[in-house]
Amino acid sequence: KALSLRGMRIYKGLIATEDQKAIIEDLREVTRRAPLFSPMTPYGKPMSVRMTSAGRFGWVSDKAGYRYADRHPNGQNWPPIPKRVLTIWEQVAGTERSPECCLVNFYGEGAKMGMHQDRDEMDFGQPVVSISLGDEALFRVGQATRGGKTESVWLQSGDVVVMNGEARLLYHGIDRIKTGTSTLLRDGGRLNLTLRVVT
Ligand code: MD3
Ligand code: FE
Repeated sequence: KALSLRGMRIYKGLIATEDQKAIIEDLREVTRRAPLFSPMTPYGKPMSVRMTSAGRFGWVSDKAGYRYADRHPNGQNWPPIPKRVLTIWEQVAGTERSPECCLVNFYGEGAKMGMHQDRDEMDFGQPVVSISLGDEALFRVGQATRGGKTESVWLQSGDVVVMNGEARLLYHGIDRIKTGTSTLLRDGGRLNLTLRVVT
């Protein structure tokens, strides 16, 4: 059922094509209310990935640093997490808690995400669930400390990854996107949804 890589569970093709299309439609409503933006790193350089969020909290980054915030930079509350997305969490997360943040990452041609840990949340005992949609991405996972050996895997549209236990604090990143490998998004690119318990 699930492939295991360094304690992460990878569910290849968990989401059927019709459901992927429906989720893309749900996300159009999310991005209408909470438009994608290019977060500024604390160094003053914009990230190549464009982002927005749904749920009680969203992830923002600006010259004050990065953090979870209860509003979009436009001052509005974040829209609710789509029901279809919550259903996927319930299928794979293995926790009683509900996700408080659905971070939406958009990768256009050339976008990437450097190696980092996800440690802005209060309880690392809670999992992170990732949903890949659109173009294929080369995902790299390392160790719990910076540097050291890494392994890479291609994530495809409809794949779901669960980071739990030991895997929760591993360094990880996206090296590159293979453009034109999916027709899910009209204008190409990749969307990744990460669901998290924040508090
Ligand atoms: C492994 N996003 O938003 S998702 C992020 O594809 C992020 O957009 C990437 O890393 C993306 O923080 C990777 C897969 C993922 C997410 C969280 C993890 C892998 C993880 C947390 C711990 C270990
Ligand atoms: Fe991450």
